[in-house]
Parts: sequence; C-alpha cells; structure tokens
Amino acid sequence: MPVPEVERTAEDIADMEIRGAASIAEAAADALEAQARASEAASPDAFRAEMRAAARRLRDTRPTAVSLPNALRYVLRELDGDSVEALRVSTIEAAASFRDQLERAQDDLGDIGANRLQDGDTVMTHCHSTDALACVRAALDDGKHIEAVVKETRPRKQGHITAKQLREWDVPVTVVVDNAARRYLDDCDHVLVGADSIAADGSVINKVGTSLLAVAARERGTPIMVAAQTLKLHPDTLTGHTVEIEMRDESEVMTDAERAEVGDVAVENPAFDVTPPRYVDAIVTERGQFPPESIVTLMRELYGEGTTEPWAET
Ligand code: RI2
Repeated sequence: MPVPEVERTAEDIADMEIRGAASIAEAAADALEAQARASEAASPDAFRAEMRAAARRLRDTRPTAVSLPNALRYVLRELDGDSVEALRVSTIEAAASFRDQLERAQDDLGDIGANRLQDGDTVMTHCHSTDALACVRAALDDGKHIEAVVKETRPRKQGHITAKQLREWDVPVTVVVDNAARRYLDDCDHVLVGADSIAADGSVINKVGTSLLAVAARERGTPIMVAAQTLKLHPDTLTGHTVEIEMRDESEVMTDAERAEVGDVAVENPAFDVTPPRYVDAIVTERGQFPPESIVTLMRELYGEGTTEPWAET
C-alpha cells in the first residue's frame, strides 16, 4: 500500500489540483521520495516492491503527459543499494537531482526561447504552460517589452492562470475567448504554447485547441513556437506507440443543469489534441531549438530506442 502522501498526490494529479506537465513530474518525484522516507519495508525486495506500487499508483492518474512516466523512470532507475537504508538514501538523492534538473532545464529553455522574442513583441498563448512562460520571463529579464493575447482556453479556462502570472510580471494582457483567436493573430508576432508530449515525428500533443490555433496561425503567417523541455519527449513513440489522449469528465463541458435544459445529447471532452509538425516552426528545449522534424535525433540520443516500465509488477 502506498503511503498517504502518494495517495494524496495521485488524487491531486487526477483532479488537476496539481496540473501542468512539469509540475506533475515534480510532484510525482516528491511523492516517491515521501514513499521512501516513510517506508517500513523489512527487506530491500519489499522496499523495491513498495516503490513500484507507488509509481504505478501515480502513473495511472493521467495518461497523456509523458513527463509523469519519465519522472518515475528517472527516480526508479537511480535506486541503488543492498539495504533498505541505502535504497532509501538513493531515492531521496534521485528525487533531489530530478528537481534540480527540472529547474535548470526550464531556466535554460527560457533563455533560448527568449532569443526568439524581440523587444515590443506580442505573443498569443493557449492554456497555461510554465515552459512557455519561462521564455517570456527570460525576455523580460533581458529588458524586452512583451505583451500578450491570452486565450481563455475552454473548458477549464486555464488561460486565466497565464493571465494572472503575466500580470504579476507587469505584462500587458488581453484575454480573448478561444473563438476570437484568428481575429487577433494579425496583432501577434508569435504563438507560444507548451506541450504535454512530443512524438518522434515532431507532432506536438498539447491542450485541446492547440491544433486549431496552429492551423489558423499558419494561415495568418504567425510563427508557432512550442516550449517543451526534453522531459516532454515521448520515448515510446520511437517504437511506433501512439500517445493516449485523456478524455475528461463531461461536466467540464456542460453542467447537469445545462444538459437537462438542452436535452439528450452526447458530450465529449478530450483534454488534448495533436498538432502535426508542419504547423510548428520551432520546438524550444533546454538543449536548443529544433525544427519539429529533427526532434527524433535528440529523442534517440536521450532515450535510446525505447523504454522499460520499471514500475511493472514482477
Ligand atoms: P508545463 C498542461 O496540461 C497544458 O497542456 C500545458 O501546455 C502543458 O500541461 C505543459 O505545461 P494540463 O495538465 O509543463 O493543464 O509547460 O492538462 O507547465
């Protein structure tokens, strides 16, 4: 049985109290650390089994953001030692080094992304991405004036989180409904979004609506920049697997009262969509910026030809 902190983190990820691919990854690593600290396992085998069970519980919360299994793999891979104590220490160290890497990657990515933003530029955002905002933050730190058109991002209106953050940084913000995006693209110099997963062919899996925005941006000639640290590269896609798109509760789209009023309708609520590489100008990572079609080279270098499932029951 995972310790209560793992259970709590798993519930918070599933309920989107903790959300955003990078934050989910960090919370998962923290939860594995909590499991290690609280473990009363009687043997190294029992400790390892507990860690695998905790990782499975966390893995099963949301299916699309690959940062979650990538974080779990990172920590489990570092488990080392012949005693429970040694295993505990190695887990705690692995979680700490994961957190360091995450923070460094986002800072480095921000510096690279900021080079694409000129003084006086306006960006259009979709949903809320800490990787995307790191680029704006770094541009502001370079002394550039940046403005933003922030898409509301139905159904959960996560654009509001972006708007709030940008206002805290004194960035002038205009919030628009999603359907107004094309009207405002002419006023924007970049579309700037994050990613939950990037596939080997350079497809970008991000909050639903990204693909529609990208097609419209291409038609208007506005460049589309995806900010995604390498933790978002989906290694399973190297071997032909596809990325599962999370379907969320229908009530996020229509309340029960609205449905009662409208009548008997089917409601679908996919949380993400896939933007083909031809609509993306650059994927900005902490290792540099890449045309989407060449991201596979970096993916091979970092993840080899595929991955294991170190959380599997043995
Ligand atoms: P960072 C979010 O998904 C959004 O789709 C966002 O673009 C992506 O995660 C990446 O976020 P959700 O968890 O890692 O809100 O850049 O469904 O913060």
